[in-house]
Amino acid sequence: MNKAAIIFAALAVSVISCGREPKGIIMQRSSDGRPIQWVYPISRDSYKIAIDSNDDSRPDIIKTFKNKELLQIERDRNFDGRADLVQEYVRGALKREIHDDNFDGKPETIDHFRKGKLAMVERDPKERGFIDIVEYYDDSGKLTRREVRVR
Ligand SMILES: [Ca+2]
Ligand SMILES: [Ca+2]
Repeated sequence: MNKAAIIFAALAVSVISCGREPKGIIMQRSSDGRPIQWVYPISRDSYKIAIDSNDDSRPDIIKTFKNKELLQIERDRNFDGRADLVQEYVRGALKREIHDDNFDGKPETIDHFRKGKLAMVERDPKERGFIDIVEYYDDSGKLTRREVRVR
């Protein structure tokens, strides 16, 4: 699988899980008794926690854990039932963010982090599933190099 395919796969997983009528185990209810947090067992050592943050009874934040360690957060920031930001963690540290900032279901930016700081940005401004621009940042957040890929 090439990188672009992996990007779309990451969002596709989210489309399935965000916005669905939840069938997990209810963990928390609002003051009027509506469920706002669910847990979904995946396997013996992994599970997902779904959270409804805007009181429409549909999950919009989904956290994936393995061995009690946070691996991924999927967020539906415009509450349309589709995830538009996926954040990936390694040993508790944010490693990668996949952004669909115009909420059309296609990601256009991937941010890579090193020791919690932005280190590299991959951009697909035309949303064709290919990385066209790669930007590198130093520890102070300054852009040090910008590569435009011609295909
Ligand atoms: Ca969305
Ligand atoms: Ca998009």
